[in-house]
Amino acid sequence: MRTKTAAILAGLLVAPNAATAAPDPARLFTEHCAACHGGDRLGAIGPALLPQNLGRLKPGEAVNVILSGRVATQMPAFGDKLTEEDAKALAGWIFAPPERMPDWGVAEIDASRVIHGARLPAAPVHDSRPLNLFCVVETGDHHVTVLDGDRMEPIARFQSRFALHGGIKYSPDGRFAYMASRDGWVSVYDLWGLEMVVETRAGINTRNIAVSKDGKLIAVGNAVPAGVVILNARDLSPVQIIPTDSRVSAVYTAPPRHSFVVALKDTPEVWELPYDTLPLAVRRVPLEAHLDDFFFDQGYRMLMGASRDGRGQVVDLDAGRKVADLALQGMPHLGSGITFDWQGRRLMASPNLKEARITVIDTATWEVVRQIDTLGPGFFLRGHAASPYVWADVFMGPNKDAIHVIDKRGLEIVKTLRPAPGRTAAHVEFTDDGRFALVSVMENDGALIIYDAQTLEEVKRLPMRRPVGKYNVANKIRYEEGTSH
Ligand code: DHE
Repeated sequence: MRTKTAAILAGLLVAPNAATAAPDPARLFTEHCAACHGGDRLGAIGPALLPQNLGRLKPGEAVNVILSGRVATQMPAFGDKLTEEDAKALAGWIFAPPERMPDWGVAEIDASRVIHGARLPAAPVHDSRPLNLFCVVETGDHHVTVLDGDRMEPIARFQSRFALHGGIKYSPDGRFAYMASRDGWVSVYDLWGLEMVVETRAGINTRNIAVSKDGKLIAVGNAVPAGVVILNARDLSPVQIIPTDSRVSAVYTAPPRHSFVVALKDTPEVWELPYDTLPLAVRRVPLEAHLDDFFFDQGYRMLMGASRDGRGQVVDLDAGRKVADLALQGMPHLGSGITFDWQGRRLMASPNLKEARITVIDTATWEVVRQIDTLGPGFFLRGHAASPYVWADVFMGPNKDAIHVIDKRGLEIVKTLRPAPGRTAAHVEFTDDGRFALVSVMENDGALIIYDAQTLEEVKRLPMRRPVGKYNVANKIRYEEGTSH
């Protein structure tokens, strides 16, 4: 019988068998990934590789990306350096939480700030009408196109942070565009000088941003670290961190209330943060059920929300309590809801992420006025006060290439467009006057298609790299009823 020491020596003398030795993902990460994704996995020129930031990527896809690279990004293929086993071990490792989540407080936010030295001219350097500009987010290659909405010509295109998400917001005068990435980067772009002004990383995993009515503050809703970060909108310096005991789902501005309103993922509460006085105080509104995402009436007093399990409720923010239940099924996407007038009544309409229908509700009685059957579950709805139609995508289902045009008067689909047959059609936005509607063909070699919003005929097609959302400056700053706010 061999002694223990002899066995250890034998083990040392046997050459390690590369085919059977288990890969060491931490070592592989440091060797191959850390330079771009950060030694702490917080991201650098590549995105953060923490479980919360990988939410939409499946482990199998991660293995493919590691071995084959990612088209139209700087992610190279590692198939010649790593085995499939290595890639699987790495994928498993990045989907597991780190031993200790890195801190992200005032010091880290401040230290991450990048001031770009923009010229900030006294007048626009272009002759486009500033209020009819659009910012179009192209996630295919992480760029933003600035589009002249009168000529329908791009006037600038710039690299954005990795994976922008949520609506781009604007300063009240429409000059500055504020954008947020899923990795927590907030960027300020000058639409007069066509230059990036300042950027800061306000969180590790960010949901979205909101701008105060006076344009002085930006609220950043974070899932990691859970909380709301208030930034100075001019230079993005941190003003206040408001920790939440739940991941933030979204933060919205409520201009007439002079407050930010926060939806929470894990706590059945809504938080209101009045912003006229610093530091911001927190008003907690307890609820019976979670409100994961919501939508306001045009007066910003009533909040119509749904939890992930589809329970809908109406909350009166003045009274600080639920005042009605909403008869909703599936998973209504209330964050993409819109309102419009119908027969002297104010209606709201919401797409549904799980069911092939759009629900139309009377905001006086909270009764369902109509269920409009669609060709599939949809993500976004858009209207404009000057247009008789509401446009709805249905890309969450098999008919991903269809866009319904719904007549607001009859509450029925009057036309179904297929902008690019077989290819994903998503997200519509109108010009400031409501005359044209812009639709995304949300594919890597996609396009932005401009329709005459009255005749529903195609007017122009601009090639783009997976265009997703597009945001008209005037519609956003005027809180147009058919546009997300
Ligand atoms: Fe979004 C807005 C949440 C997945 C594209 N999305 C929003 C907003 C929220 C939200 C809370 C409102 C932010 C704002 O504008 O201030 N989105 C979620 C989710 O919880 C969900 C379902 C899962 C997740 O991954 O977070 C989700 N969203 C997606 C996508 O997969 C989309 C289609 C592609 C992408 O880029 O990630 C997507 N979300 C968008 C867009 C908006 C948006 C384009 C802005 C819509 C607008 O018109 O304002």
